[in-house]
Amino acid sequence: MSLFDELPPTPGEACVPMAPGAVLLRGFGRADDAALLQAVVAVLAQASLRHMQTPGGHTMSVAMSNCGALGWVSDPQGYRYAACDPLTDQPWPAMPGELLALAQRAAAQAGYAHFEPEACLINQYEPGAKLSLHQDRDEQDRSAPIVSLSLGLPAVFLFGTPSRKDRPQRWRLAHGDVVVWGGPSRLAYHGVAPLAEGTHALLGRRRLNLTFRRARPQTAAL
Ligand code: MD3
Ligand code: FE
Repeated sequence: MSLFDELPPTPGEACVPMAPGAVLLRGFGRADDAALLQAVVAVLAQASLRHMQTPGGHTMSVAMSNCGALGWVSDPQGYRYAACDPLTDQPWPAMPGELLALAQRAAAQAGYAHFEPEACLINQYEPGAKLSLHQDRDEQDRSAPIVSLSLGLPAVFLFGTPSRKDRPQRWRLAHGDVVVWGGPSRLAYHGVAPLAEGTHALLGRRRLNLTFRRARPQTAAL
């Protein structure tokens, strides 16, 4: 692990534009890391991490779970959002207030007021785990952003464009980094390179990534 992981984000560089509609908030979640992790651990006690099957019959190297009214699931039938955990047939655990508040604060900072995520997908990477280049197309509401929080070991995030042909940029995402993806970046191809070996002081030998999503259209507040 790099010594720089222990240092605060460089002042003035905390809000980094990545592409039109995509903003990196470096270290945005770091001050609350222990409380955020505690909330995630409580969710995972109710809805275990599991390696889902892809519709193509592969087992994902990333282990996943969810909290919120809806959760993302993959199995041989396809990808979808579901209200219940298929492992328990129980509703997914509620989204902890600390997690919701962080996602809403980040969205507001990036210019998305009134973000009401209904799903939080929790991805766990152990060294070697990766996520192949893909688009997130399972959400009906493409006007809402996706907010992501990275915790633990750093990862190389691959960030392309809405065209699969364009070669992706490589961004290092570290503990506490939050990214808000909206507008023209919402349908960009993206993925995660195989996680490098390492041990993080708070999370140990893994990276957690939380993505806060609006699956169904948000009804206007009035
Ligand atoms: C850019 N997760 O769960 S988070 C995923 O680090 C996923 O676990 C990655 O891709 C991870 O689907 C990346 C960042 C992210 C999430 C959604 C996006 C970037 C995105 C949607 C559109 C464009
Ligand atoms: Fe994705």
